[in-house]
Amino acid sequence: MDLYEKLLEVSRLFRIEYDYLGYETIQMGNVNRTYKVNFMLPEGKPKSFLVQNVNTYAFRNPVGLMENIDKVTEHIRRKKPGQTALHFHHTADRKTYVIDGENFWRMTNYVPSVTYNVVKDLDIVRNAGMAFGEFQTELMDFDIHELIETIPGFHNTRKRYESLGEAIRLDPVGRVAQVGPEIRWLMEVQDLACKLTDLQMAGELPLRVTHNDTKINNVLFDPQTNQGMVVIDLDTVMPGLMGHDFGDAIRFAGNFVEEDCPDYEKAGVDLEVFRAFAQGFLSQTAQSMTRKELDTLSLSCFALTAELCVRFLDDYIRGDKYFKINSPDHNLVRTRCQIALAKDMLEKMARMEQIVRECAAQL
Ligand code: GN1
Ligand code: MG
Repeated sequence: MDLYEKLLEVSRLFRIEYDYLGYETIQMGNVNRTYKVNFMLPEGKPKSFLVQNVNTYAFRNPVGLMENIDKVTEHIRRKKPGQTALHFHHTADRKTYVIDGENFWRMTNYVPSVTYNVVKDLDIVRNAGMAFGEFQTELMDFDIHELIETIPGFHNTRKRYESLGEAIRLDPVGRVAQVGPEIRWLMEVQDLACKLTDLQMAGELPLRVTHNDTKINNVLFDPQTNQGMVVIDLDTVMPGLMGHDFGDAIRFAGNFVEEDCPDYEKAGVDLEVFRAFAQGFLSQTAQSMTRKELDTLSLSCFALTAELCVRFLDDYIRGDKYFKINSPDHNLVRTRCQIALAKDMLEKMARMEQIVRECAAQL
């Protein structure tokens, strides 16, 4: 069965009975596969849904993952009745997924909106900061014990380094010889990169319900007002640190270039974007943040960037099993671009810390 028919079959299992028009592949995310599936309503208007094929290599317990998402979206919907929300469709037997062989499918409403991969407009960046900050505050009274870890140790940087060490020892596809400088640099900065994890383990930073994958393209914006409408991609919502969300957002949106830009020398953190995001994020979260959380926000940016360097390099060395790639050296390019960004963050750390203090003082 080809994808055209498969997406129709899946849609019917989610009880969508309209006339099928076909599908479009959505270039979104490096892990799952996403399709916009189009139908025609009886009154002659088009209607679309998003169908996703969840990557079960990355998410070993997709059923548990859907339970997490169900609980979290339900909690948010109760707090914001009437506002745009993610809504997962159910099958006849009330499941939010369809399993066929290796494939795990789910379906959500399609929200007409805009998303951005690179944003220079500081108002939009501030709005993104608000959206992610608000997401955290909405979940502050949600019991973290209700959630399973969809990817155990997801932001445990020490574990990520251990996995990289193992990949280097195994060298399964003979790529280690090409990446000596990258490995050496990552090993040099290991303790600083792992400092957030160490503080977490020592109980010095509180566990919260966090999104854990706060790329700016995970915020849907209203096309007219550019206000954040809804935060999407909830697969990694689980217990985490506030700095994970702040740090990963800056890693992505704060970079002068896209995360896989081959002109490495252009990568770096844009301090104006950093300031705007911090303003938005802190406007929602500062009240509930501990002193230590505030003081480690800038460090988090470096930690999350270095951690992703480790993950991209690990995947490159293991033969590209985890992240989707569009060229054989894609993971290597990503690694190098993220290393350039992380180096720039180290140079600008004192200024970033200063900006966080200024933003907090202005609230
Ligand atoms: C993956 O699939 P996507 O784009 O939402 C990854 C993130 C990385 C990101 C890097 C579950 O996110 O952790 O930061 O790629 N998600 C997972 O682009 O591993
Ligand atoms: Mg994601």
